Amino acid sequence: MGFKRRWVSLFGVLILFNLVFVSMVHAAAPSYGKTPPNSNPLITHKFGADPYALTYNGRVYLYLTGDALLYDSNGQVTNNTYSTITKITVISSDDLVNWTDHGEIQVAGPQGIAKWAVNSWAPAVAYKKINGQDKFFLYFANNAHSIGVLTADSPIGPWVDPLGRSLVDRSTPGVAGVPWVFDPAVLVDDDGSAYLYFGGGYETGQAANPKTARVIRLGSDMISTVGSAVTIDAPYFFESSGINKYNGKYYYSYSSNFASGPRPPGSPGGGEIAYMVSNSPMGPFTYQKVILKNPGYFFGIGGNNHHSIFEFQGQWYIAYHSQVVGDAMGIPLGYRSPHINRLYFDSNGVIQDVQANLTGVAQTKVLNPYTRVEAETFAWNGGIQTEKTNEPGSIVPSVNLDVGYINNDDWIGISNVNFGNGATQFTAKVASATNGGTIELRLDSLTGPVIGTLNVPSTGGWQTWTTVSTPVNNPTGVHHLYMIFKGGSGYLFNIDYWQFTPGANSPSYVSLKAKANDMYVAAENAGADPLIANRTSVGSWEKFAIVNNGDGTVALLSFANNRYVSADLNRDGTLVARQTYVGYWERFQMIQNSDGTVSFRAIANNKYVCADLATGAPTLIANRNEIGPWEKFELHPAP
Ligand SMILES: [Ca+2]
Ligand SMILES: [Ca+2]
Repeated sequence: MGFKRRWVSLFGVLILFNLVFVSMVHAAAPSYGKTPPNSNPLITHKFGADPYALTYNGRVYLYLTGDALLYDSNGQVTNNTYSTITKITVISSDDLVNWTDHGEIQVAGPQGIAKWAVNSWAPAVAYKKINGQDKFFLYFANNAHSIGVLTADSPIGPWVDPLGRSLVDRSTPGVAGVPWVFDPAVLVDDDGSAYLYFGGGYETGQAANPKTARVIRLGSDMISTVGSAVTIDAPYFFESSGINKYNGKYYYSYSSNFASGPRPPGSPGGGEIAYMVSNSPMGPFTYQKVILKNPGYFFGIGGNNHHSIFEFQGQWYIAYHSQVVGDAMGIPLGYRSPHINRLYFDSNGVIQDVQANLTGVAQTKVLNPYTRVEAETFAWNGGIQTEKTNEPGSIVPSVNLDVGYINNDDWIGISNVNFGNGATQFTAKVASATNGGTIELRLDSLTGPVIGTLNVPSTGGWQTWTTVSTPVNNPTGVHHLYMIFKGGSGYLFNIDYWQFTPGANSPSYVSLKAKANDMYVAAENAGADPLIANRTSVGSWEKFAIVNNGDGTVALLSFANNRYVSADLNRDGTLVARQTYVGYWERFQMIQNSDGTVSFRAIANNKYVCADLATGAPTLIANRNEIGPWEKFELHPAP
């Protein structure tokens, strides 16, 4: 709790700085370390170190040491000491550019799942089918003393501590004398056998061959060990064990130590990722080469190096961390952020040197906006934070976040959203304890064209949720989507998730022809005048999108002015195209008649829409109790 407030105050200062000095250029809140279109670092709204990748069911899950800012008594950020870290942060992506924040697992400490543990560092995760069900196993370092394990039925929890004690410590056979019992990596082999790799540190005078890395067989339950741990003699070994299987060989990778003095040619330098290979998961492993130099080589700010190698949809990647975000915030004090870059094997199975950079990896697929998208999924942001919410999550009900602590000019950016043939409506689940605000939807950049603006009302509580919608100006194709939050002072509102509504099937727009007089329906004069059925041809005022409201009703969206058709009770049910959102009077039941025509019944007054000639003008009005010739319309694809 204290952490959250301090983080807020830090950002508050930075945002104030920005407003004072940059507002004349652009008012959007700054983004630190990750700027469009770069995809590294993966997230910037919080820190996260020691990334460990798990690919499962079309997504990459990354488990991160929960680096969080520490402060001295004067409120100044101090060095990251790691000693207070008790949480593991989880993020995931199905495209490697837009990342979903799944929040923190409270692993250690008095409030933790594993109360016996004091810290949670450098996790490793695997899954295995047990009794016909996928079970997930999260191994974590309890400081450098021991390794614990949590289990869950999904990759994001909820997690339990099945042992109530550590899985591996210095009393485990073969582990005595390992300076740092930490940094696990886990392999489930093709035959179902599993192995845990770990260890770190070196004794004085033993930097070149510390012999402090270990591998031990795991029991079939994944929460026990079998036999004695075996030493891996990794040159200049320091920390960050990694394990992969490629073309039948076992690749053990690790980070090297920073000991001074000359090293034989081919040895890793200080804080570099190197690897060894073996024909057996238990070794012996043979040293190969360095694959990833220290972050300082690529980003100008160094520190320790930590990694995991993973395959996703036929391509290989390496996850690692840097202090790029902390550096950009002006606090290069050991707070780390996750990155991903491609990793390549040559035809002999040799891993090529990794080119780490801020550009990052290509997006593996476009994002579908026509399904629920968590607000906590984005590529870039300025000023926002995420928090746990009790609203049901989309992967498991008990794990869900919202985007919160939104101030005026905060924003999120979602990379490569595929609008396809066009969207008609934007819907979001929102909560506001204050006066709400607006969500400005822009394409391609923070200053790109506005496709719609959602009004977020006060909902009467920080976690009191409601769903609101707004029409959008038919975006098509693939664009970056920016949501810019506007409002007064203080915190405006929170967002759980959002979704666009696609236009009617291609073509997106239709014309309505009144059956009785064979004339097209027009929404004239920007909604000031009633809809009339007196046109002989279809222009922009004769085009409407039929929007599925998702509750069995439809709304009619005018192409010409991007307003919804309303059965206005102030005019006795006269139809006007002037509403910016779908409310009570904008909902119609569309009835398919046996002669191929359709009729519309206004939900608000339960009356059928009539192209009325009785008043002398073909004005559309919702005032009929049954369907006759004047209540029938033909739908035609609009050009
Ligand atoms: Ca904010
Ligand atoms: Ca959410």
